[in-house]
Amino acid sequence: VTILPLGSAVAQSSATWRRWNVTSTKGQEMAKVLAAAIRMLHSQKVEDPFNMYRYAMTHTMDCPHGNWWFLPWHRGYMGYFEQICRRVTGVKDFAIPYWDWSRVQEVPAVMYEPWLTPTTPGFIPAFNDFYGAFAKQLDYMYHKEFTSDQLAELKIRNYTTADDMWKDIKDPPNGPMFFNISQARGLKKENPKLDEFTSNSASKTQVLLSLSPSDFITFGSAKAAHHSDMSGFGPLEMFPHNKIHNCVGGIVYDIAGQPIRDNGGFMQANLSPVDPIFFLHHSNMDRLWDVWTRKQIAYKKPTTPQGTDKDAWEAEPFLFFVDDSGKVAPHYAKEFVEIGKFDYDYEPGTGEEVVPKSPVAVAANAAPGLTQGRVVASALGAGAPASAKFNLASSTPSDAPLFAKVVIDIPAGGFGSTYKILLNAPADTRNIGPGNPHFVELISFFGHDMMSGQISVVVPLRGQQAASMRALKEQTLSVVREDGHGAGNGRNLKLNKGMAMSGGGHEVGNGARLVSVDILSQ
Ligand SMILES: [Cu+2]
Repeated sequence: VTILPLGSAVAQSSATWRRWNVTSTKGQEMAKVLAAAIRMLHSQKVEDPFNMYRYAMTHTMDCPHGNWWFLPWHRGYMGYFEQICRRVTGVKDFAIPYWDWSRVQEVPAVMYEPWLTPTTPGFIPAFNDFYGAFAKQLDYMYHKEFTSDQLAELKIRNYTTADDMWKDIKDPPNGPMFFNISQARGLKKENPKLDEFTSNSASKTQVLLSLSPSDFITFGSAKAAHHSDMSGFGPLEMFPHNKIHNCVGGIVYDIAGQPIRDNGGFMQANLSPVDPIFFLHHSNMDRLWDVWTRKQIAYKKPTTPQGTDKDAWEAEPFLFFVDDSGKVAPHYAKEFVEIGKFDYDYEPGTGEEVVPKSPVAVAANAAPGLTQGRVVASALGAGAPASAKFNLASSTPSDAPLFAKVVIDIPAGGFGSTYKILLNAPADTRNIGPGNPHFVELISFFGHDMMSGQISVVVPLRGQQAASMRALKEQTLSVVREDGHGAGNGRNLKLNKGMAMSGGGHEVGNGARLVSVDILSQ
C-alpha cells in the first residue's frame, strides 16, 4: 500500500480559462457570448472556414464514434471552436459552458434563446437552401482544396465525391442529417425534458459507474484500425452520449415498450454541431474524461492505452481541424490526450467525487476480472430474445463494479437498431424500462458511421443487479431487439415497410447476432 500525496496532477491546476456549468451565473454569461459568436459565425461567407455550417460539416466528414479516438477528436474539435469564438467576439475570458445532464435533466432554458437553438430565424431554413449555398463550395473543396490525405480519409467514410456526401446528408436510408427549421431541434421549449430511458442513462448513478473502469479502452471506447471505423463503445459514449444526442435530436423513447417518436433534429446525426447545444453536451463529456483521468492519476493507474496500443492511438492523424487563424493543418490524437494547450479547467460537477480529495491508499492492483458467458440464443431477430448464460467467477471481488461486455454482429449494409439489455428476466418479459429490476440498459446508436461487423458495448450493471448477480448461481443476460424503433424511427419504419435499399442493404437488424457476453469486474 502506497500513500499518494495530493499533488497538482490530481487536483485541478489553475488554468487560464474555466468552463462553467451553464446554470451558474458565469455559465449563463458564457452562454450569451456563445450566442453572439454563433450569430457571427453564421454571417461568414461559405468560403470562410469559420462559417458555422462549414465548421459543422467537419464533424460530418471526420468525427470518430464507437472507437478509442472519440474522446481526443472531440476535445480538439471543441478546443479550436472555443478559440474561434474568443477570436470573433473578442471576449478574452470566453470558455464553452457545460450541460451537466445528470443534474439538469432537460434542455437548459437559455438554450432556447436566439442563436442558441437551430430554430432561430437566420439559420438555413431547408435542405434545398443549404444545398444551394454550399454545393459549389463543397465541389471546390473536393477539387482544389483537399489534400490527397484528406481525400483518402473521406474515402474511408464512402465520401469519394461531394455527391456521396450530399446523398448521405439529404435522404439516406438511415435518416437525413439536415432538418428544416421547424424540426431543427427535437425537444421543444414546451417540453424540454429527457425521456425516461435517456434520463436513466444520464443519471448520476450511471455516470459514476461509467467512470469506474480502470483502463482507457474499457472507459473510452474500443480499439479500431481507423477513426472512421465503428468497433465498440465504452459506457459513457454509448449511454449518456448517444442518448442525449438522439433525445435532443427528437428520437424520443416515450415509455417502456411504446413506439419511439422521431421528431427530427440536428442532434440525432453527424451535422449535430449545427445545434449549439452540441457544444454544451460535448463540454460535459470532455469534463467527465478529465474527471476520469484525474481519478486514474490519483490511484496510479494508466490514463491512456498501454504499450504499442498507446503508440497507435496517439499517432492517428486528424486532418480537418481549422484553428483560430483559419488554418487547416494535420493534427494528431497525441495533442489532445491532455487538455494541454487549450488550457482550461472545469467548474466541478457530477462525478467529481470519484477523484479523491485527500491522500489515497493505493491497493495492490487487482487485475480486472472476466467471466465468459455462453451464448444460448444468438439471433437478434423479432420474437425471442438473444441470450447468454454464465456463472460469475468465484474470484470476482465482492465490491468491484460489474459491466457486461456485449458483442453483437451487424451484417454489412445494415445499421443500428435499438436493443434492450435485460438481466435474469422471465422469458415472456415485454415492455419494461428503467425502474424494473430486470432492465439493464437500452443500446441506441448515433449518427451515420459505418456500422457492420462486430461491435462491442460495455454496459454498466447497477448495484442491486450486481448484487443479485453475485447471489444467484446461474445468470441470464438477454438482448431484445426493439422492432420499428431505434436510432431514427423514420429510418426503421421505412425499411419495415419493405422499402428496397440500394447497395445490398438489409432490413434493420436482419441477420444481426449476439456474438458474446463477458462480465468484467473493474
Ligand atoms: Cu461527434
